[in-house]
Amino acid sequence: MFWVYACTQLTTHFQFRIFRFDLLLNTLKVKKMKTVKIILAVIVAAVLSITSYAQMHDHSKMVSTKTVTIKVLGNCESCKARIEKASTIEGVSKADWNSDTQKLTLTYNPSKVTSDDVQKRIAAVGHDTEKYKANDKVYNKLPNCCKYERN
Ligand SMILES: [Cu+2]
Repeated sequence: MFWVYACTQLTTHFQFRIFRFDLLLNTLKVKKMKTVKIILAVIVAAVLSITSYAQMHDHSKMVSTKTVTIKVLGNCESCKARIEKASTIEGVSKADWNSDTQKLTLTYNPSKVTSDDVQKRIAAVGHDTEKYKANDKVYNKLPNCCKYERN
């Protein structure tokens, strides 16, 4: 279906540009230049179709992000700061931890980073996530207010 849509869009775009080009030539009242006109039209059409094809296929401009909610254990505002700081790595556009729900809402680019990468980082600073447990030594070094109850 995407290809059918893409081809339709390309054809419409292409025809529209040619139509505009013809109008332009007509308004200039160019006569006896049919051959030149045809050659020019072909060149312009070729350039335009290449350009629009390139634009349509430039996926780098389409940033696709994913948002997930991950269980992360913690207590207070310093936990929040620590968790969010650890989560904010390249590819992550938003990290918001809620102390009431013990959940981290994470928005990231799946082609750059995974939920596991982020969870490992969080566990590394002392907070258990639904998939990774923090090392006991790291957990024990947390300030007392941050020593959340472990399962
Ligand atoms: Cu804390």
